[in-house]
Amino acid sequence: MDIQRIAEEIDACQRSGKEMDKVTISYPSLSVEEAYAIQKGCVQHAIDRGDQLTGWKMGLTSRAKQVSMGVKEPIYGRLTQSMELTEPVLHLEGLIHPRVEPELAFVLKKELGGGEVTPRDVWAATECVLPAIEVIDSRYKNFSFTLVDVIADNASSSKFIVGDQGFSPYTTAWDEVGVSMMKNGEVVQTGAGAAVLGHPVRSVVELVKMLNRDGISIQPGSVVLTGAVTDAVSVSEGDRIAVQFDQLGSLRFRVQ
Ligand code: 0L1
Ligand code: MG
Repeated sequence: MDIQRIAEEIDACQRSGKEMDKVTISYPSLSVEEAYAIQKGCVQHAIDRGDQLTGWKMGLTSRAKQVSMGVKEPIYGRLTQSMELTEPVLHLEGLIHPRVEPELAFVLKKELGGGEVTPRDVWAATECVLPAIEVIDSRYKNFSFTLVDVIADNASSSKFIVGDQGFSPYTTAWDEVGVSMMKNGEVVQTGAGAAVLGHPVRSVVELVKMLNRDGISIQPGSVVLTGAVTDAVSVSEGDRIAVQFDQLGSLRFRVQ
């Protein structure tokens, strides 16, 4: 199997918005380790073009998504500077079939690594928590894939936006934060922080442990998208998305 060639193919689809067949159609025995190597290779192409690694995302963090994929562990993906929306507009150019999901993002102030990390270690390393919306977009036809396919495709990472206001990690029970997502003025999803592995801090703990297995630690200043608080919702041209986070305000963008 040519990891670099597969990474180039996925990278081309991530840039152009062209769909592709699942990697496992050609390589049915693709392993999790090989899939993460492909993911790393794809993101390295973006970095070689001038992009920058700015953080990490966790996916498959809800029980419902894990059951639907037949897995027991979440997955991680890499976030880069070019994925972050700096204004409240999602441009559809280069996207295939985007879906949006509300998340809570942790921003770290200290390096976090190791296999024995605890929630207390995460709190001590966290600068602030931010409301966030992730835009996921699979490069595979029909948004259909196996676990290793989606890992190779950078866990469906596409775009994300975070709120301007950061919140102290200590004054909010993040598992109890209620979230409601509106599309074009109508509530389409509701949920609470507990949907993310019981508590979003556990998602960061899991991420650190998974990265440690690959010899990686999270660097200060990194943003971590902890996982979807509700199911993802498809968006198309002209849609207006608004997410209300209890006590934390709202985050919105329009699609064009
Ligand atoms: O962010 C996510 O939870 C997505 C992980 C990959 C699975 C999917 O694309 O639904
Ligand atoms: Mg997500």
